Amino acid sequence: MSNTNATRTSTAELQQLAAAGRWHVVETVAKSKAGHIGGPLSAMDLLVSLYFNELAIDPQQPQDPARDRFILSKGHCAIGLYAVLALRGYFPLEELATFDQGGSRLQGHPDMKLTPGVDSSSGSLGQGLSAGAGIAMAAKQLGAGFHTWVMLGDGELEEGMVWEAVHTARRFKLDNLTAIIDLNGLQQYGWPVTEDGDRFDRSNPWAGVDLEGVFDGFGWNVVSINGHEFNEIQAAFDQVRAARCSGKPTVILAKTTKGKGISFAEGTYKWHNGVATPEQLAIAAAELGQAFEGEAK
Ligand SMILES: Cc1ncc(C[n+]2csc(CCOP(=O)(O)OP(=O)(O)O)c2C)c(N)n1
Ligand SMILES: [Mg+2]
Repeated sequence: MSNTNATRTSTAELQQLAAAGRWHVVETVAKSKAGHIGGPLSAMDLLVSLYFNELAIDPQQPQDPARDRFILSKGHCAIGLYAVLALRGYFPLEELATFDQGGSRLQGHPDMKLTPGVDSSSGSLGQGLSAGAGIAMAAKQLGAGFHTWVMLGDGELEEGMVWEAVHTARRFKLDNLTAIIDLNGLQQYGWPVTEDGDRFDRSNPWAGVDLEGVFDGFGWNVVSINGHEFNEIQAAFDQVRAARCSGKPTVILAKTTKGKGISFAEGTYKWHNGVATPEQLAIAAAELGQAFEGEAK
């Protein structure tokens, strides 16, 4: 199976898609009155690049055994994935309005049994790379040529299970597996709990750590990029393809900004999750170049 994008999506088109995706995130969460903002927005440029230029997929055949697999291990960012799946044609954009409601196919965290295009359920942080390694190992054993991609958060990277998968993937030479780390420098809470109940240290969980050296030491190919620069993202994908016979998995360390694209959400833990007011929606719409009638649809 080959990518069904006959022509490459241009950078200008990717920018428009990412802006639309960001708008769908913030508007949908406002409508459902609960959901995550910062993580979906930091990942959006990577997600549209994957779904519009890289993954060998066919939205009309979401269960095709030959398709590339994508696992959103940081499952709390589901609305970002749903927005991109809808833009890519897996289901109608109007369905986003059902997000997080009982009976909806679009639950607050991805459910592979419900949503077309979701290859693995997620939400309990730390598990996606192990699932991806298992899929990649099965592909090797079956002689299947598809590639498996996993996106993780930098807070999520603190989970011990991730490092078991990092070790295993190299040991079994899973060069058909790629991890993308969304290095937005923020998670949800920090530690320890202060007297007033705040969990205050929300600083970059990996400050002072040489992550490139760590992954290199585990025997992975390491590619570091700005996760908002489409040409750098594409160059990283090209390096993944070039490493397909290297016997090494690849990690893309993508430096990003949490809340990217909406001024009041950028670079703050306060918009890890949150519901925008009509006034904030108007600001977001203007900044993202989207039409807004005055209230969430
Ligand atoms: C095992 C587990 N522990 C805690 C949570 C609650 N939780 C949801 S999001 C989050 C922070 C994640 O931060 P990060 O991985 O950096 O994601 P991003 O910044 O991309 O939103 C936490 C602790 C969870 N979903 N799973
Ligand atoms: Mg983070």
